Amino acid sequence: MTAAGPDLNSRRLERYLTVANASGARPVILINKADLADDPSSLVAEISPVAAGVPVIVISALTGAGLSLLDSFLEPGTTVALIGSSGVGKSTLTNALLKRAVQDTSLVREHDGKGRHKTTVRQLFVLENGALIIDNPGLREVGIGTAGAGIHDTFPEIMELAAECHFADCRHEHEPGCAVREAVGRGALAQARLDNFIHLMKELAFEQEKAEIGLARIERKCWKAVSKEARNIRDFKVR
Ligand SMILES: Nc1nc2c(ncn2[C@@H]2O[C@H](COP(=O)(O)OP(=O)(O)OP(=O)(O)O)[C@@H](O)[C@H]2O)c(=O)[nH]1
Ligand SMILES: [Mg+2]
Ligand SMILES: [Zn+2]
Repeated sequence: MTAAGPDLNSRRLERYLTVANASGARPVILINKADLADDPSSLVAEISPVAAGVPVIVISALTGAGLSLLDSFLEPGTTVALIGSSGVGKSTLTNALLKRAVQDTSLVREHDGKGRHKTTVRQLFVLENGALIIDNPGLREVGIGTAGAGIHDTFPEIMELAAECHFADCRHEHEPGCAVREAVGRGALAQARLDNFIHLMKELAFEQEKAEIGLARIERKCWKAVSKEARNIRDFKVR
């Protein structure tokens, strides 16, 4: 979930999509605070290049505009989790869907879009029709962790282009015969999107390495314990 104004950011959305795709959830992009936008349709136009087939829905949790568009995602038995920066209106939407004020909503300092986090604990609510909704605290930054598979789903057109690169392990930076950079050259792919893709891939490699170092450390510890145990048994026998 994002909102018209300073929160609306394609690069941040690519991060959210990476994490959501890797989680196995079906992402839906909500742009809230449509009432603050001069031209709500321009919001969709701005975001659609990164949506890659993910539905983009413009709403106003405050006025109720567009909320009926959410019905098809709120079927009985489904669970919906709201994620997004602090102040985009997750709790306001939760209240609107529940038709009562169960969650406190905050006043954001509008001049810089910053404010305090209002919701501090994750909470699950049951809607009238049996759908479940989880209101989460606002996210300050989204680390992608080891959500590698999510990157592929988030950048499908880059993955498709990459299959045509001369080198199978092309990083799309300086390699000759790079089909991805060629697409940027002819205007078929935004440079900023490629930059974020490369950035996320490097972050992923770093996180994976970190996870592997952690695993190696645990494994070493395990063997240490095993050999200590073996020594104990041997010493016991000797005595
Ligand atoms: N103009 C406008 N303001 C909205 C809308 N939805 C929410 N707000 C306002 O935005 C502020 C933040 O709303 P919250 O619902 O508390 O935001 P949140 O995403 O739950 O924030 P955290 O709990 O901190 O993550 C409140 O002052 C809301 O009244 C909307 O559609 N339009
Ligand atoms: Mg909240
Ligand atoms: Zn390439």
